[in-house]
Amino acid sequence: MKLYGYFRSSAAYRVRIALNLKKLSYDYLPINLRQGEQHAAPYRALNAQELVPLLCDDRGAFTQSLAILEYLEERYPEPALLPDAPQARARVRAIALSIACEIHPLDNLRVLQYLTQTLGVGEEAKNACYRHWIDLGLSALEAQLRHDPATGPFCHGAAPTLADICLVPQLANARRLPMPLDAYPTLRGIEAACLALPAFAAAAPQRQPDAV
Ligand SMILES: N[C@@H](CCC(=O)N[C@@H](CS)C(=O)NCC(=O)O)C(=O)O
Repeated sequence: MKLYGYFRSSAAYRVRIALNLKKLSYDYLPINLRQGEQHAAPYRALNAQELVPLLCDDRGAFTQSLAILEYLEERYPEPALLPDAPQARARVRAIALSIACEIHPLDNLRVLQYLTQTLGVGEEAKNACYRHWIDLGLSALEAQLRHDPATGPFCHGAAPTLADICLVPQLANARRLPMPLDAYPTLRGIEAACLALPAFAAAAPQRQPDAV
């Protein structure tokens, strides 16, 4: 398997975690987003969306991190990253989507670049916007998880799921901004439980070969 990614990409980070949890080995091919390699012809020929991650294997080339996670789950079911019961699977997917659809797209590089380079928004206003959407999303998630009996050491019970795989990279992204995370004690507790696992720790941005 080949994973095209970038050390700081939270979407690629999700896939790295899943590959590690499932003990699947892969070649990591860095695409430098800061230098615009996602827009250059060689990568564009592989992924017309000009985004990472891209996972290639013997069956094809796959884009969109959540689709990739579901593909890995279906093809390599152990260890499971979704619980068994339909209602539990819906809960896990809803948490993952609340991050992947409601938070992450608003803090993507191209959105931030559009604010500053096209709309002429200043650095301070850009970061205020960035923090606003992360805080809105994480506050809702904190409120949702804090008193829900289905929450365990992880977002759902006692084992990591797709929800944790989305949460940990989003918190890393928020820290890098930086923004305070004091208001999300439940999320930080879950993050600590995840990062204690080698599969999560090895997927961290600073552990990747293209980290600077
Ligand atoms: N929904 C996509 C998002 C992918 C995405 O936004 N990737 C970012 C890095 S986290 C990217 O490649 N950005 C390049 C850019 O903004 O130019 C997924 O989950 O895979």
